[in-house]
Amino acid sequence: MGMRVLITGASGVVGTLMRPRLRREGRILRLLDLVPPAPPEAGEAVEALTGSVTDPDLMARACEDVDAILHLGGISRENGWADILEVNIGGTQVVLEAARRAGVGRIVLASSNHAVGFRTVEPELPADSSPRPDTFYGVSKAAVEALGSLYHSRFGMDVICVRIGSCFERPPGVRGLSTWLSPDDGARLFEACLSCPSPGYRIVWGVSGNTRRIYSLAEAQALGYRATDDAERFAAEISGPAPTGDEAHYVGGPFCTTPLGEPN
Ligand code: 15L
Repeated sequence: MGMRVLITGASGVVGTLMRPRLRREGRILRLLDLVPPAPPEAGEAVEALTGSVTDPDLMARACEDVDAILHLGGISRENGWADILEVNIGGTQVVLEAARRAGVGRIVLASSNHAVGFRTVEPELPADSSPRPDTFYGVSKAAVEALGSLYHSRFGMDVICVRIGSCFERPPGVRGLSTWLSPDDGARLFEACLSCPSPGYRIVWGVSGNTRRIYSLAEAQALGYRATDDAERFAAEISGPAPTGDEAHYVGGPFCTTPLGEPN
């Protein structure tokens, strides 16, 4: 998709990895974050906005003349309920409402494997497994998906929720050998989400083609995503203990045992 794509959370972990990978001829990336996005590189077509996804006036301006939104902005791990509620749930409602008013037809929402963290590890866990959150953070991601469903059903917006596994340069630890989404595969997946014709409302997994994968790729493949990376190539160099007990039994791993409501 050409034209203008708004990325919220553009200075965050995933946003920073996606920015260079979502550059396209004829596409303007509008970057929004609390942390001012880095200045454009030579030839990079970007616009920058600094502020919060919870600010309706800012989001109204951010959505002007936008063709699609990649909503990554929010708290990315466990935190106190009030902040999770305001930023992740409240912020997503503000983004969706601003998108609707501006006539933005497509929005990709960053969900997480922690929306279903208390699902038992099994091969090919379906992407639309109903929520079993492992934290307040996981609850917020289930709510993000529900908000996306609402805005699709009410207003016909195309909304794709991506249950991202672990999107980092390299798999973070042994669990990451199952849950890794390589940055390049992440970009391929988001590109499919932005360009596939008339998806309606979908939930897909954001994961690479890992040998130890436990999340189904079928739903993302239906959008045109083809995973090319496999975390297994890092296996020899990843140290640290393999998860045990509940952290091995449930897909959320350490989020299943972290103290509720405390930053992890
Ligand atoms: C997430 O949702 C977090 O944002 C990220 O920091 C990782 O913890 C990831 O899940 C994961 O499960 O590895």
